[in-house]
Amino acid sequence: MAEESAGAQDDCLFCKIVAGQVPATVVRETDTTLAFRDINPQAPTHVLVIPKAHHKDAAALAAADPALAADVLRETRAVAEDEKLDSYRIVFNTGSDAGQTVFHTHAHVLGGRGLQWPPG
Ligand code: D5M
Repeated sequence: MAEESAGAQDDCLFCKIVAGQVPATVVRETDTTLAFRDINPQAPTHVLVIPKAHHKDAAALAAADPALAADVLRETRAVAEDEKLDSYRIVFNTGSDAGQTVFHTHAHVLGGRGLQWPPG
């Protein structure tokens, strides 16, 4: 199956979290998305929002399924509301040079402390 495919990928960590094969601290779930706490938090709130369907990065998701991309974005807002964040950052690392290490689209929702700009 092609990497861009929306089918579950056997070697994808986040597909395994969606399937319940790898544990995660889930904070929100919809029919199309899952939100769980990052295992290596970089801020008091650090939640990852993913589409349940496999897309390798934000660019692939936006091209293949814009409605699903909107679902992910909507859930980042819901996470921020749940966490009572007035200010927060949404990050989609896209490509290895940008720091992406897990190649299943995910939005980082970061907040709860002052955040610096520009990022490293
Ligand atoms: O971000 C990938 C993020 O995924 C990184 O912040 C760590 C996080 N991660 C890795 N494994 C897990 C598990 N098992 N649970 C929760 N979070 C996890 P990237 O933008 O690709 O660098």
